Amino acid sequence: MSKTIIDTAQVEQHNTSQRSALQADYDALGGMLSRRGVDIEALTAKAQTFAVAVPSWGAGTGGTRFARFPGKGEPRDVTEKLEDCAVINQLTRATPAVSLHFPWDKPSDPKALRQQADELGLGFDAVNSNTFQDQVGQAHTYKFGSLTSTSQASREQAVAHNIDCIELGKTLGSKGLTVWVGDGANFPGQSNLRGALERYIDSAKGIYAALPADWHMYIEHKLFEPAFYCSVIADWGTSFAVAQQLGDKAKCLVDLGHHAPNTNIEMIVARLAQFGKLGGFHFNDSKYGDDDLDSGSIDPFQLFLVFNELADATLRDGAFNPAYMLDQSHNVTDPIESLMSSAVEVQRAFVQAALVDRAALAGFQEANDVLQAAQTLKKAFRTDVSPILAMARLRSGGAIDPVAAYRASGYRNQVAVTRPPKAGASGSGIV
Ligand code: RM4
Ligand code: MN
Ligand code: MN
Repeated sequence: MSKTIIDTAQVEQHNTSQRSALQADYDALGGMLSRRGVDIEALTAKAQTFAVAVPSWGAGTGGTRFARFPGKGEPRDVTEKLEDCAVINQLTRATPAVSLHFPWDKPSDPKALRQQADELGLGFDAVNSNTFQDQVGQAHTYKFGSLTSTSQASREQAVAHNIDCIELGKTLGSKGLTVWVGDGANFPGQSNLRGALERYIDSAKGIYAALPADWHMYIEHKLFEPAFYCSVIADWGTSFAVAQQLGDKAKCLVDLGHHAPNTNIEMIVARLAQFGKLGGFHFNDSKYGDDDLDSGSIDPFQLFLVFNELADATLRDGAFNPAYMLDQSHNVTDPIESLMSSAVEVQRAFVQAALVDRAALAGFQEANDVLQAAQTLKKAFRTDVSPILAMARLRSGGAIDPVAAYRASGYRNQVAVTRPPKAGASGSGIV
């Protein structure tokens, strides 16, 4: 039994107060679904299998390049971040793993960190390297790029950092490395477009060579920012080409916020899945750019359509288990509340996609019955599966209403006392 951070009696009390209302809603939904030939129990069991990893850097309050407004009791180091992640998982039962970012989360004692995670019932998903900032005392700058820098010394340093991340990840029990670089250019002519990608591939081969046999290397593309004229790994096509060059362990990672507005992301998902290169996701939502807003807060239909493609791919190819991770920045909400709600929103899309009548959809597509095909998707999307999600949480030992249970626990006020702000703390979200 893992250690729980919130008093289990408190969660139990919360659940007791909501249980009969949930049961009534669940029974009503179950009746409605059974008239559609759907077994609610199978869906609830499926919901219980869902897991999405929490980004350690999302546990602190984020900010913009203009300002950051810190919240109370923010985690100040990686062990405190793990405590917050444990709260998120205790109440949602949907986030059993944490994705770490180095050197932000570099532990002084990796074995002790792994032990802490074990005690809290947490594991580690992909580790992230950071060559988009210079660290204090670093020998060579990344001002003009890292894996693609024209400076061989900077490139070698960036490769070595990624290999360090793999080594740390091995001790922690991680099985993947996510590589996102900010490399690119701000001016036409600043960089040789082809030369930069050639250097990227060359550097990436050095990282790939250090990857254990059972690991994945996730190549994350992003259209722009910090480079404002061109990014070296700007799109899924480039990511795909790189992953092809590297080998089977290299896959593409889709961060939902890393595309031009109106890009058809579910189509990207379908393409990558078709060619065996869909490695995983950074879930978040956005209105304009890499806004890193809470998953499902702006365009829940898009999230559903992504999961619809995943369900289709699973049906065709069998389970292929892409890594599900959140990547968000919480500037004006309590990060724990945002991460809990976001995990539930991603889980919601997963369950809604399972509700799509795939045989009917295929029939309508075959017959070019456009209206009914579209309605088939909408029918699943419009179904309020909240009682299924709540029942899945209850049965897995979580809270019927995670945010209400969290607020009732007083956790944030307690840590506000035990975690006074510390100079140089690494706990805050990205600015
Ligand atoms: C980037 C990208 C990466 C994340 C950094 C902090 O925009 O999304 O995944 O590691 O931000
Ligand atoms: Mn990301
Ligand atoms: Mn991003």
